[in-house]
Amino acid sequence: MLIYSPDIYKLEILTIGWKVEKLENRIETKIEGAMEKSKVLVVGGSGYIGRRLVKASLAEGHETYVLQRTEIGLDIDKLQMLLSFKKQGAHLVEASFSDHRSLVDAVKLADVVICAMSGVHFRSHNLLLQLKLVDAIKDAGNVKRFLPSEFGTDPARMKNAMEPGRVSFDEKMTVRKAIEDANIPFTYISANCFAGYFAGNLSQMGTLLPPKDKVLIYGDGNVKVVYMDEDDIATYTIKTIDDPRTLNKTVYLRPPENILTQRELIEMWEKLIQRKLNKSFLSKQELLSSMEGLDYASQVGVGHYYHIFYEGCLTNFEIGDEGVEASELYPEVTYTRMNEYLKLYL
Ligand code: NDP
Ligand code: GO6
Repeated sequence: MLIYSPDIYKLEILTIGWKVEKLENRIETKIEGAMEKSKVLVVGGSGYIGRRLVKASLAEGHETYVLQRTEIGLDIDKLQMLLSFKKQGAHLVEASFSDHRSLVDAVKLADVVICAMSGVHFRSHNLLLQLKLVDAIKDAGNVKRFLPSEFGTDPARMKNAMEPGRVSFDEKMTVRKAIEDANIPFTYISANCFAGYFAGNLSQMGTLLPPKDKVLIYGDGNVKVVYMDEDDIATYTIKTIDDPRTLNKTVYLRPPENILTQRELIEMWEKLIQRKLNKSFLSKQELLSSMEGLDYASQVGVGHYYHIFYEGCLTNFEIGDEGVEASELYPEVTYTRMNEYLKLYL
């Protein structure tokens, strides 16, 4: 005869409780797993930052779609790059910015749309074309997150920026307004200074290579700026897309060891080459008056340099409630330090 003592009932109840908990966990992991791997559409995927976004998206295991524009024509390099994405597992989606329907159909394939539309004046700048993409996302109605082409200075903080450079910030704000008016969920990435444009050249304008003997220092060279490896920008960007903590927020890429002054960057380079460079100093006024007589694209550049290296627009504020910092959210990412990055240029 089996006698159940109250203890045995307690044990059974415990066991049932434990089983329920395990089931709950499994369901939770399944839901999370399904949510984590959203489908991504990259627009501008063959561009400078766009190609890295495609790679990072594939590397994180997202089903990745890349827009292939109907207007590709005879651009063999662009096509080859797109085909190389396809080889790596991406899907190419044909569409055109002059065909609304095609954009809607493309957008419908994805949960997350990331746009890397051009916005550098001496290359190509078409930021406002994104308004067409916003229209398509609005009509498609399925997109859970949109990341417009930002990836620089936070344009919301540049309401008093100088002419003509302010055009970049104004256009990015126009796109933001369209996104927010349409109630599209967003994340804005403030990526600070791309290392390829700002670190390899020790922040010298008009060149992408480190100077051999003479280096120009802005002001006293002690203003903090933030230098970011472009691959890391893409890695952090992809991390944000399914993260509820970044929903409708600006994500600042500001990993502590990459917050440097121009002088600190130059010192890193001098250690690597084991000699000192000749330094000359450029005052605020000298930089600003150098703008006269320059072509439009260079004037835009000078304005941006002024805000970054004299005003300190990348670091002269604390991140508030509207923002989050990427290296805090994703401590598992080992970001590239600039003394490592600069070794490429030796
Ligand atoms: P690119 O100049 O490399 O161009 C990106 C893409 O824009 C192109 O590949 C192309 O897409 C698309 N594009 C260009 N013209 C058109 C057009 N007429 N119609 C449709 N698409 C077009 O861009 P970047 O990577 O240099 O710039 C991307 C963002 O990064 C910008 O917002 C820019 O301001 C920012 N940035 C920030 C820097 C920093 O230091 N923080 C430095 C440089 C840029 P497709 O692949 O379809 O051909
Ligand atoms: C990068 C540049 C480099 C200009 C941003 C002229 C938007 C941003 C940091 O891409 O004009 O020589 O924030 O001679 O929000 C360009 C622009 C910088 C290059 C800035 C940028 C940075 C755009 C130059 C030059 C290397």
